Amino acid sequence: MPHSNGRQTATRWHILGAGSMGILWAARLARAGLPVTLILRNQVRLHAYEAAQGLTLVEGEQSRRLNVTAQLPEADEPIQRLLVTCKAYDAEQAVAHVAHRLSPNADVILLQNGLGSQQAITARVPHARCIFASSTEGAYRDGDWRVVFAGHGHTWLGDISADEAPQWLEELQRSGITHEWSPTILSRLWRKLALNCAINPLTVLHNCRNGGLHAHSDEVNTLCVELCALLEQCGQPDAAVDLAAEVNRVIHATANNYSSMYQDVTQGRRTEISYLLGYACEAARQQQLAVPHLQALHQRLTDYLKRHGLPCN
Ligand code: NAD
Ligand code: KPL
Repeated sequence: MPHSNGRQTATRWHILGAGSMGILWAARLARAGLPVTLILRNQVRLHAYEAAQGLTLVEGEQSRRLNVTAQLPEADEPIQRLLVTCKAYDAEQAVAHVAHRLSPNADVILLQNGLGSQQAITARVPHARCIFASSTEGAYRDGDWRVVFAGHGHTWLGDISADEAPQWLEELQRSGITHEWSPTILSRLWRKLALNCAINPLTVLHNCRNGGLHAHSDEVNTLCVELCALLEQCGQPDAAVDLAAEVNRVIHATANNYSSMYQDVTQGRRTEISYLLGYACEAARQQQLAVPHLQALHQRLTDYLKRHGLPCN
């Protein structure tokens, strides 16, 4: 739905997945005067949102309330630009509920960690242009419809089937969303997946902060060897370059932090294991590449999640 913001007619941003990242993006786009609508799961969530009277973005000492419209997936309004900020395991199903509303040539921006969900969605909405994104920003909810912008970072966006950057990147600039168009987005996603596979499961199994992995560097480095072989076999040699060095650098730089998977597990939330380690093991199986340590790690993590009553998919 076109919307005049005084400068030009701007396309509405529909945001599917009003969690940490969805609210973080919605609040910054709305703060820049851009038209934004949240798509909420169901009537109960819509009523709760209406009662809260908007979103709150917390940055340092400041908190700002923003009025952003919300609707259900069943609304009639066509969607020209859809930002998907569900977890990887929810994203395909969520997009399926609004697929009929996507305009021909709509842009669908997929902000999921790991790999697998992006390809599934691309196949499900072949008439749309799917743009994959990878972000190092950090955000968490400290209340319903409230998000704390905890870690400034960078977001890379790219289209694996076309080089041309969309014009609307200028809107991200205007909204203060630090970003870059990446012609090698798949390589970036693989690299992030490899980093996450080498770090996150071990922090869960050893019950430690990232820095605790200094005591398990042989295990980390063995995983990196297999991950490099996998990346090369999967046609992603650039993502393999100096992987072990970067993994060790990240462990050092984030020594005090708990990995996202560790936080999911300790807070009783489902992890994105199938889109990280699960995806890596499945890719190795398809390539007929032996990755015994990755497989053993996957098995240990699966057993651990089961023991703790969490889904292992
Ligand atoms: P989140 O759980 O906070 O938010 C996801 C939201 O999607 C939830 O509000 C959920 O209710 C909603 N949702 C699920 N199914 C839906 C449906 N069918 N219809 C409508 N809404 C639906 O997750 P998040 O932390 O924002 O993470 C989103 C993605 O971004 C993940 O893949 C994550 O790994 C990645 N990521 C997160 C961060 C971060 O700091 N939070 C940073 C980088 C990347
Ligand atoms: O992205 C991460 C996460 O915790 O998910 C890092 C910090 C890189 C650890 O793998």
